[in-house]
Amino acid sequence: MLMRHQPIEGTMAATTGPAPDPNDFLDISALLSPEESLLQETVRRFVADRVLPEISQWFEEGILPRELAPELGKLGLLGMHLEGYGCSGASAVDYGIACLELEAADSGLRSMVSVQGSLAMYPIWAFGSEEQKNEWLPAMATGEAIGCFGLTEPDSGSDPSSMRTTARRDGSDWILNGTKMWISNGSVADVAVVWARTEDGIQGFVVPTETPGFSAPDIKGKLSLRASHTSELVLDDVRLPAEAVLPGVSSMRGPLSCLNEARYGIAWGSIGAARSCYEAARTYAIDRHQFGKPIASFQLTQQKLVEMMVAVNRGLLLAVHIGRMKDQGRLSPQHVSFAKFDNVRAALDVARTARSVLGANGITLEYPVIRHMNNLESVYTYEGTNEIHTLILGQTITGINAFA
Ligand code: TGC
Ligand code: FAD
Repeated sequence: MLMRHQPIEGTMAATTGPAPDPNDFLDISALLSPEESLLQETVRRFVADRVLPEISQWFEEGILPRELAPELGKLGLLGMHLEGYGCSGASAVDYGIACLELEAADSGLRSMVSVQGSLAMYPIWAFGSEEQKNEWLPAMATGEAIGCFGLTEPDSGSDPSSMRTTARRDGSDWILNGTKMWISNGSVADVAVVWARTEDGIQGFVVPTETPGFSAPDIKGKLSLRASHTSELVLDDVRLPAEAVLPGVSSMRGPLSCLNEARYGIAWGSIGAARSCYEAARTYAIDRHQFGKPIASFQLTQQKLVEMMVAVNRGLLLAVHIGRMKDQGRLSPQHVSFAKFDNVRAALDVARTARSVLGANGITLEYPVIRHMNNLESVYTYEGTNEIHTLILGQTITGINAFA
């Protein structure tokens, strides 16, 4: 005789699992190892204690306190997926989990960590000299030094290979001229990784921000990513020694490789923001009464909640899947585009739907929803717009380049 919960080889187990948890419907937490769950809990607790009580105010004031950097460093979250030089050497899934929990608080917080680890530390780690690595990576891993990444320019966004910033030789020195635009961490950075056109191709330069001729004025008037410093980088005859250039790359492969790392983190992080919106909307819909009953009792509201819940679970499954692929060395840039493309658009849909469930309360900073919604508009645009990732995927499945 068969026991009820005991599958035997070759037969299917009965569908008798426990009722799903509304906040983890597909039991995705069971896909994580005990160590991964512990990391998730640690980051979630840090965010709950240190960030959530103040994030609305930071967003309103347009700041992200610099003191957070050493605290994030202490948790081992800066450059965490890099090996050596004081970095944690964590797995891709660990890095993704950290991004998930940080962005559940605010995309600006995740951006600070992505830019530091994937855009500023990664190129030094992957393409830098031993001297550059030893000088910068340990200080960046602790958060003592903050980095930024200058690729985009006023006239060169989706098409960074059209950049105008130049680096020319003057004896053994380099002289950099140009303007970078929309640079996260720019005005708080100690070091900028700046991509410039040279006689030999596109090359990266490690620029201490105190170098004469370098300035980073903040961009004002943002209604998105307010808890993040976004700046111009102005390079006015910035003189650097010969050893400032990253020796390991001299083509667009350099900056584009960094983007793979950051886009991967965004595929996870965006679902953190979506999860926060879904959970806020579900709680609100159960508590809020209209027409004498909870708004969650209306079919139209239930449909919204279900669509949000499904999107969050689907996005998280995709994130875990690409995370495992990355750890197995099977992830391609095109896979990363798939995940950035689909998870960010799904997260933005979830945020907009959640906003509608909260009615007028949905437009205030008392709830996290409109903050996430506005942030996700930036996330939809940066690290390759939704359209650019569509075209990368289109080229992959047709073999035809539709960019230009
Ligand atoms: P293309 O001619 O296709 O390639 C040039 C060279 O690059 C190589 N390559 C890649 N290498 C690594 N990873 C990738 N994803 C790569 N894509 C291309 C390629 O093999 C070639 O190498 P080589 O050695 O033969 O020279 O490049 P393209 O210039 O035509 O560009 C194609 C396109 C449009 C996809 C690319 O330009 C693009 O992705 N544009 C979007 C720009 C973008 O995403 N900017 C982001 C700026 S940083 C940012 O937004 C930070 S936000 C803050 C935060 O993250 O929180
Ligand atoms: P454009 O490239 O001008 O695009 C405008 C519109 O045209 C978009 O909808 C785009 O998809 C569409 N489009 C363009 N080309 C095509 C095409 N071939 N086919 C179809 N549609 C097309 N950059 C950095 O280097 N470092 C940073 O740290 C950084 N941080 C950022 C932080 C924030 C808050 C923001 C908003 C941006 C940041 N960026 C950063 C810049 C970001 O990467 C760019 O904004 C992005 O790459 C798009 O460039 P763009 O804004 O110039 O838009």
